[in-house]
Amino acid sequence: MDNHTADPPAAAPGGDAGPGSRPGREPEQDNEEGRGSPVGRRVVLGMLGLGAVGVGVGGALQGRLDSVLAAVSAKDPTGVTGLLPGGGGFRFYSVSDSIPHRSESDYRLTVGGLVDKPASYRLSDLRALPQTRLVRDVQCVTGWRVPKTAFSGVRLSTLLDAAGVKDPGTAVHFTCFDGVYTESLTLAQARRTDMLVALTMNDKPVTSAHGGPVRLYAAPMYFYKSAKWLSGITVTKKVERGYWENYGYDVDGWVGKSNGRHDAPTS
Ligand SMILES: Nc1nc2c(c(=O)[nH]1)N[C@H]1C(S)=C(S)[C@@H](COP(=O)(O)O)O[C@H]1N2
Ligand SMILES: [Mo]
Repeated sequence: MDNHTADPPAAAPGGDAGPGSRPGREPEQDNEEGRGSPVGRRVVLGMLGLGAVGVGVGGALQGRLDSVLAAVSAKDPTGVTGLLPGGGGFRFYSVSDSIPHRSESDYRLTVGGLVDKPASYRLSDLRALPQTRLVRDVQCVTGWRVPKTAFSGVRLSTLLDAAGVKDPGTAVHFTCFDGVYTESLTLAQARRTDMLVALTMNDKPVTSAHGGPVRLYAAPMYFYKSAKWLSGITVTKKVERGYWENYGYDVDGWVGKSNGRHDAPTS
């Protein structure tokens, strides 16, 4: 199971276990006395049944199953769904209560703040820009790791260069259309070639469960840096802490060199 023994400072108000769990809940325990409404035994069994159905089905059906599983696992503080077929080794997380959706026509990514030319990108605009594909391991700060996952999309640096960062700008803040999650990078980090605004995951459009249609992919950092359902990029004067960073996690979330952990680098 996940290893929480090496958890970083965390110690969030209410005993949060940190990225990959939901606020106020302890993911390793199905604690009936915990706050919130932990997933009960019956629901977990239900999910396992659903997972079994996933074995041996392919294509479109699997895609549907994926989204159903994701919706269920969004309410699963135990991470059990991460072990099910269809999960692909990933655990699905959302600090909001549901999986938000944006269609091809609804979706916009805004770039603003301390820039010369604010912009609003449609999906087609993003697809028309040069695409970069990276294959790296994914590492969550709670311990789980998924080897060799491909992400492709537009380099953050491409969007920042197009916008023209103004002098006082030293950091980038990310907002999400779940209305809750936020993330941040320094400008220098954001300009690295392995920081992507990802449109595909394993060579398919990023699914809603995984943060589609567009998520951040901060390859050298713990996966909490990779904000799902990305909707806004704002250049700021200084680093504004992100969602989990307000609970004590490092803004500089390098895999193996932050949060008190010593995981092997993801690349
Ligand atoms: N908007 C949003 N982005 C998020 C999160 C979240 O709860 N909401 N969780 C983060 C954490 S802790 C992890 S491990 C990954 C999980 O991504 P996955 O659901 O695709 O496995 O998303 C990160 N990005
Ligand atoms: Mo995570």
